[in-house]
Amino acid sequence: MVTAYIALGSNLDDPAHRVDAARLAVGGIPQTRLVVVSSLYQTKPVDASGDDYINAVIKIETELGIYQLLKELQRLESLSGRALAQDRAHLHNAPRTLDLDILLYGAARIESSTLTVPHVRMWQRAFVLVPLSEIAPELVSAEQLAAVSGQLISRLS
Ligand code: A4P
Ligand code: MG
Repeated sequence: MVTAYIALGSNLDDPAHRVDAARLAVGGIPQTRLVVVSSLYQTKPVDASGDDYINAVIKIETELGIYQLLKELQRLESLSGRALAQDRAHLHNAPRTLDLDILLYGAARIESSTLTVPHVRMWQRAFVLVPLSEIAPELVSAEQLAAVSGQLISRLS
């Protein structure tokens, strides 16, 4: 059993509802259990355009391997109306109905063509670090939070 942290984001088509539903849907992935969910946060787009995002982070326990987990998360993204991964190379940072990123997977360190874990940009983003520190304060230092304090983020629920 591995403990993993997943970041959820959406800025299209009722994003609060989508992120809320996704928090539960991830718990429905086979051999996977939802342990803790963060609040929902409203955030300004970072390196992206469009409407505000809704973001959250969840902690799970899973018996899936990391690539199986990625596949299941991508299946949930596509169920949420997002184009399949292979069709969306041109859509980097485009508005999305649902984005599910693996932040941490146990102590794994992976850099492959399809996966970088820990997530390569997580330490630069308040929309990841603030919800992560809510549910796992031991993983985020005060200095790391201070470094992203210029990014607008407000807790919804
Ligand atoms: N991939 C590599 N590493 C991972 C990982 N740790 N978890 C690969 C999940 N996937 C990973 O991802 C493209 C490919 O990344 C996947 O096929 C997988 O093999 P994607 O989600 O289809 O595309 P993307 O949008 O180009 O990348 P990504 O990483 O999701 O984008 P970012 O950098 O996370 O940025 N502003 C606010 N306020 N809130 C947001 O949620 N999100 C983004 C997306 C930009 N600005 C934002 C937000
Ligand atoms: Mg993603």
